[in-house]
This record gives sequence, structure tokens and C-alpha cells, in this order.
Amino acid sequence: MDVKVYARKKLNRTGLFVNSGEKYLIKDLNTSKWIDILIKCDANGFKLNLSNHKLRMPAQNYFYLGAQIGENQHNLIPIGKLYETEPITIPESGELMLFANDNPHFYWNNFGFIEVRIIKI
Ligand SMILES: [Ca+2]
Repeated sequence: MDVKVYARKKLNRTGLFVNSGEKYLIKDLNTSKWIDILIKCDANGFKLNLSNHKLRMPAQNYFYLGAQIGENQHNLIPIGKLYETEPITIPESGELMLFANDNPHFYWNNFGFIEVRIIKI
């Protein structure tokens, strides 16, 4: 299935319920870009000369594609372009949610969406 992941939304529901242990490929289709104020990027995001410590996933780039399963905000999963050819193994069951990594207070200046293809293996 293909889903749009909007940069402005803190959580993009995919409507896809995944089960622990299932394997999926997650690909950025590169049909469009995310925009942070003026910076365009894809699922790998971009680096800034600013501290990342306030980002939801502090070890990752700004706008790195991330996932959350259901309501569990304590296990954010870095996705980026890591799983375009090698599948991710789903760690827990629930709805797959996707988002652009950002400071929770600065989603208002985010624009655009990327299209992501999710393929069960
Ligand atoms: Ca922002």
C-alpha cells in the first residue's frame, strides 16, 4: 500500500495494523519532498548545525522518517531509507504510524508530504 506522510502531522495514521514479527519493506517513492521552512528533503531528512537533542528521535537527522506502533510514544523506530531493500521486523503489534522527525514544538513550519510504499514480505 502507498501512504502519504505529511511533514506537518506529528502522527500520520496508515490504517495498517501490523503484528510483532512481521517483515515489511518501507520505501520512499520520491514522488515529492518534505519541506522544513525552505529546506527540501526526502525520508533521510537533513543535517543542521543545531543541536538535535530536542528532536523526537535525537540521534537522527531532522525530518528523518520515523515510525511508532499504535499509541506507544516510547519506542520510536528510525526508518529513513534503511528498509527499502532489507525488511524491518515489526517489534510490537498495532497500527503503523509514520512521521517526520522534528522538535515537537516546530511542526507548524513543516510543509509537503512524501509518498511511502509499504510492502509485506
Ligand atoms: Ca519544523
